[in-house]
Amino acid sequence: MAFAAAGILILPAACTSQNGTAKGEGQSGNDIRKPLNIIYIMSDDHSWQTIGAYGHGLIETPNIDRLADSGILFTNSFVANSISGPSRACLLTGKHSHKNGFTDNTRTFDGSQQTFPKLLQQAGYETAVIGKWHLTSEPTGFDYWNILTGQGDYYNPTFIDNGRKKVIPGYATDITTDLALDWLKNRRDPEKPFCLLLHHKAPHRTWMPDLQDLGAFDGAELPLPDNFYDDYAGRPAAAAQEMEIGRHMDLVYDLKMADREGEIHTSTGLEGYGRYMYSTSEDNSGESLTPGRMTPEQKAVWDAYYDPIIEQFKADSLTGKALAEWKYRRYMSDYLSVIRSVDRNVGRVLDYLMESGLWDNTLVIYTSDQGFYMGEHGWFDKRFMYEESFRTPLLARYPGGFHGEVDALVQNIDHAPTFLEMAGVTVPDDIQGESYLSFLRTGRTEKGRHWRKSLYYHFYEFPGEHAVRRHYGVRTDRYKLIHFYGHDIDSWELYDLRKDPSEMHNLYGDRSYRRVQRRLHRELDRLQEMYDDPVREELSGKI
Ligand code: SGN
Ligand code: CA
Repeated sequence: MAFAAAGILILPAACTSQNGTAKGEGQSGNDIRKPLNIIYIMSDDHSWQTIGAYGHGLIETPNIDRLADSGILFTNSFVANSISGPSRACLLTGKHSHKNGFTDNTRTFDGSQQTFPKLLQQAGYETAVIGKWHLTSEPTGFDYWNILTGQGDYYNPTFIDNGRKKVIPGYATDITTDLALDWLKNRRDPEKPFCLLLHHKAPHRTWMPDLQDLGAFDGAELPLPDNFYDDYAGRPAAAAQEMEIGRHMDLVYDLKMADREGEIHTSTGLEGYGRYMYSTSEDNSGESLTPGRMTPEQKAVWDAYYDPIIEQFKADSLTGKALAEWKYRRYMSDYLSVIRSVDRNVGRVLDYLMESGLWDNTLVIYTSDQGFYMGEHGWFDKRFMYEESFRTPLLARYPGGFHGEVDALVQNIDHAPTFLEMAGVTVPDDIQGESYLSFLRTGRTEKGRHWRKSLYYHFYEFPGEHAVRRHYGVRTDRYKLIHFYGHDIDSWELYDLRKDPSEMHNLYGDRSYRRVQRRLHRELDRLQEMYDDPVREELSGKI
């Protein structure tokens, strides 16, 4: 990242995350222009490994990276509960799941509770949410909402426009962006500051690329992660999951190997060409469309790409490791192709902000509802408190603010208080997140204020799809302690992230980590008390 820019105060390169320090450049307090508007772009399941600015080399995302080029790349950004609905509830309320009540994807969000969009409305903001919502109840606190049904569909999706359902032709990422631009240009009250939540369905399962991106990664080098063949030794919860690319990813449903002869079998029970569905929406109002909800014209382009791959796959009759590695490459190729469209559409929004002058008074955020596995541990999906899914990308541009990297531990419960503080609204005491506004402005905390040294996490959805056991835990800048509990499991895991960043060696009970373990237990107790999570009392039978 280039740090040279004329007329900008260069801050000294900085130290550790403990006090929320950063490396980069910031402006002195007096120069900071005050942004009023907020555009919060959140995709679904976009891993930080697949954003160019994070430097993993899997894909370039030149548009998303524009936020880091003139703003901040948060290098330690995490969620509180790595799954969609809960993550969205954490965002809206600034509270952990046990406080906002939306602990897993089977819940219905209680829209009568306090949320930051409601508080912004009261402060004179115009608010909107466009795209994936996934909280079952109708949005509250928004002047305009136009949301995808359920998980949403990639092709010709159904939107609910302030209560009215309609199928919109096209590709979800484009349409979501079109609706957002339309709201920005034509629908909002130009006299009011605004807050727009722009939530993409992409790149969620089943990773269906836009037609123009089909094959964009054919022939790309997609190296297997070192721990693709993880044996999960010493980690019973990791051994018990159902999210392995080799064993659980479906050839037809996930990887589109739907042959007309019906010879390729699917483990989902949806056998045969024409009966499979790539789409995941509960909504059936697109019945005139082909499976996958494409028009016959779209489906013809789709088939022209996948048919030869299907034929080759059948001819090759792969088994064992060769099959697992083929699945990994197909998965990555589809997933990365889907991201090309996300990046292109982020570019459209940023271009409009620049053209219209909004670039100078709008805070722009790009993030995801959680991270995702790109074959690490052999997996797809998320849920675990392990790094790939606990982390989420976070890039932010605050006009006239800090430019560089920030390594402070931030979490998705922090957005609500940040937006409120920025809007001059007093942050209610029951909000559990911390405002990271001063990082946006200067790259550091205010004088005399210390930033958090650890993060709390709690995942609840078991029994459930992918069979990830319930767990909670604490992460510091170096260590992680996790407790998997309930049903058939009661196991602890401890990692030294500096020595073992891939979390392959569970050190719990290791004598040389006795003191670290004790310290982490104390820190976990402190966080559970501070956040008022009743789980320990529940487990000990006191509740
Ligand atoms: C769907 C997916 C799962 C995924 C959950 C949660 N299955 O149920 O693979 O873990 O969503 O994802 S699918 O067959 O319907 O695609 S979340 O991000 O929305 O929480
Ligand atoms: Ca998600």
